[in-house]
Amino acid sequence: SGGAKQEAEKEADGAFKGAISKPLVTDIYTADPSAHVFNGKIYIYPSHDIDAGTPENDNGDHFDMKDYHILSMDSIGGAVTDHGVALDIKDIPWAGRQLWAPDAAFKDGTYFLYFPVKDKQDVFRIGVATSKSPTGPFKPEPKPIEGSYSIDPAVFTDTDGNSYMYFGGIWGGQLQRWKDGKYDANGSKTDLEDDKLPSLNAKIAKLSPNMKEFAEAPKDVVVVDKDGKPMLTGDHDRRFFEAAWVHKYNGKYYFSYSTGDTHFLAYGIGDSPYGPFTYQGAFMKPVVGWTTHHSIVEQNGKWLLFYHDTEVSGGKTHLRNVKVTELKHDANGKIEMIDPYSK
Ligand code: FUB
Repeated sequence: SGGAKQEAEKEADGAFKGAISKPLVTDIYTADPSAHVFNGKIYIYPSHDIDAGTPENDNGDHFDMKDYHILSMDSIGGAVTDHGVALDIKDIPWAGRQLWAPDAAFKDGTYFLYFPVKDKQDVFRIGVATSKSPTGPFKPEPKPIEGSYSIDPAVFTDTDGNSYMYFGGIWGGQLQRWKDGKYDANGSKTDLEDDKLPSLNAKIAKLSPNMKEFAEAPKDVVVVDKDGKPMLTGDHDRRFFEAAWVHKYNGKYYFSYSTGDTHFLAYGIGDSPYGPFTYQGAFMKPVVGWTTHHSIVEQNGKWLLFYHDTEVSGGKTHLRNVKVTELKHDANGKIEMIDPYSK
């Protein structure tokens, strides 16, 4: 109702007053910030939100994005540059609609932009595009990465030079429709629809040396509790939903993700890029807006959390803005809890 909407807007306004950080850009809407340090400088690869007028539904059709802009800054607090359109959906031959959360990587003089988009059959696939510059323009490969599906690619390059793609997202991200290894158009709209079953997992695939193909069939990224038991489908506060990210700290692998419908950023720690990852807890409380999606990167010895909320649009879920704050690992390697509105 109008009254409930007004109440929600008032609550959002109150929250934004206590926001711990400011939107990095305010003249376009940006979300899902994948940040990297290339040549000592911070580059952010976000989604570019627009008001396309597509009605809102549980599949996320209202996230109807059509291009990417890359942002850069020398360091936190410095001026942010918007480098303009780096890749447009009209230049991706196989794309249908919805350019969702991207990521980037660098190898041997080439920058790689990884992006999920629905193909012409309305099935999410992951594509790759290349450029000699971290800010593009990027040239897409003619076809999606073979064997790829679902959303939210995150490419982690280990200290030994091997790169891995983490990907997947349930609900609108369609991961549940691949539970038998091939796409089921009539499959569940949400998850496995049985709270007692182990939850769906993000996927991992090692990338080929050319960074454009999977070197192996995707495997499950299992998150387990302290007793080694996998998270269950009904455990909405802790189980994986979308927005996978990996960073390495003190020789351990940290797998972080969004819990989706419960709006937390949570993480597990493991001894290998493949996991399993032992669940540690949430590290960020919900932002205003339905989605929460982040990246974690180190610059000059400081760990940074890039995330988004909906401050610029006054709380509109599909019109988000990226932000950054410092992230701290405590003496035991645990990530300290971040409250985005604690000021
Ligand atoms: O931005 C579109 C989708 O919303 C992303 O791919 C998800 O992670 C969620 O943030």
